[in-house]
Amino acid sequence: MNFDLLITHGTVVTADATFTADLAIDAGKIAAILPPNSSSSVALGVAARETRDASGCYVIPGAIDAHVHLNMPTGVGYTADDWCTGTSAAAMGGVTALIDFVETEPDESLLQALEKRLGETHDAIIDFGLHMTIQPDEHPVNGIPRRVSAKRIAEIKQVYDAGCATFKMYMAYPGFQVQDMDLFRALRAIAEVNGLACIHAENGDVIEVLRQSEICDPALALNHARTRPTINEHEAVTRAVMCAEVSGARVLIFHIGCEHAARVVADAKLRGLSHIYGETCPQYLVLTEDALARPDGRLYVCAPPLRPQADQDAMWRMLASRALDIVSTDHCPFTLAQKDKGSADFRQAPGGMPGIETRLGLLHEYGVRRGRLSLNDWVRICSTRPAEIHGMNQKGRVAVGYDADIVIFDPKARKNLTPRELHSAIDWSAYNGLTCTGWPRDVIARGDFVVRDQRLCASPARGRFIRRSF
Ligand code: DUC
Ligand code: ZN
Repeated sequence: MNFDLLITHGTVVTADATFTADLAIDAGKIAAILPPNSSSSVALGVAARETRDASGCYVIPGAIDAHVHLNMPTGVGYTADDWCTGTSAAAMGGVTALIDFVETEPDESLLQALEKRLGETHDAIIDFGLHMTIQPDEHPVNGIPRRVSAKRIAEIKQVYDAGCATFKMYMAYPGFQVQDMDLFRALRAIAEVNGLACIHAENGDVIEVLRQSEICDPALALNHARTRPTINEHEAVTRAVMCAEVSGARVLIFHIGCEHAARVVADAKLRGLSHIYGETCPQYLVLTEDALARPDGRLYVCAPPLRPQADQDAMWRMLASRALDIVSTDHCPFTLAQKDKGSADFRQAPGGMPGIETRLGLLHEYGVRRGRLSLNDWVRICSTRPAEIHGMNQKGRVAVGYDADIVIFDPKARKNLTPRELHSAIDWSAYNGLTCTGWPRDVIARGDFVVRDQRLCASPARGRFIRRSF
């Protein structure tokens, strides 16, 4: 038995089990899971071009970040990471696949928008999928489209067949917000192809009024949270779940940050609605709204906003109990200069937090090491469930026949989360001052080392578009 690579003496951690084994990798796939030390047994005749010792390390399926915004046009220019810097930073943090977005102009078809977006992805160094955004394209009011056309909804099947099996809809943000009628029509079409809808659930109409109201002193970034109260998120998640239940569509509620909203998903599951899923993000697990009250509070503007400590505590409990399914980053990086547009008025600060490199380490530090998650929970939340929920059928598991996307994670390696030690193309870190004990040492993507001894070694442009289906 001759393999490309053997990973020996590691502790394999999957979503369900922890055991010692050697892994054999061949032609980009996991070829065999061997009893420990079988690679050194001459009698078994196991040989490989390279043997990598993983003693003292966890061998886990590569992390999957199912929610990032690379090279996204915004009011302050593009998000700071392009496909090269973003996927490089992701790989350094143990991510072997991610999912970004296609956004659409009113006058182009969804398939044209997909083609255009694919044309921007050549520099990706890890595999990636794309969510299709369903946004209004007709009946403009003050130049902003308000309705989603029937033509657009009719395209959902073609988009699914093109490997773009997940559809993002916003219930907030002028220009992106879809009205309930359109949300529901789109969900029915998504249900018909058995796709997945990913929903940004906040009540946009109420937010827009509050943002223009007397309670909103623009000099105080904490008002970002006050104008997006938890009950607003709770109401929108309730409405989204009702639409999911009535339409039968599979729905993932994106970036849940508060207990009441998470409970809506938990209750749906208790009622047997197994097609409703919940995502949270590291910023809701590690930071609180206190960050918005700091002099540099504008840096922490994201939506939904950061919440009080009690909500943060609830997010951890909801993950451990499986009420919430996955953690993605919503990586939406802006430089200090871009964020500074909000110095005098937080409403001008571009919304979004960086985090593409730090999720696996933060969940190990604040989840596993603090006793909130087991090692198996950690793998389930960061790798296995994201792959299942988003239709990456070859990824997310250490199992024979799956893509050889593997992280060799050193639980003793220390990492300071300073901008200097991270690789996103921004000049600040949302987690500055924090240290993780435990960090990816080696990252292997479809059998190739993309990170070796914490150094990037990927060939450029090796990432492929993942055609996803359910
Ligand atoms: N929220 C953000 O803060 N940024 C990007 C998109 C989103 O939903
Ligand atoms: Zn997002």
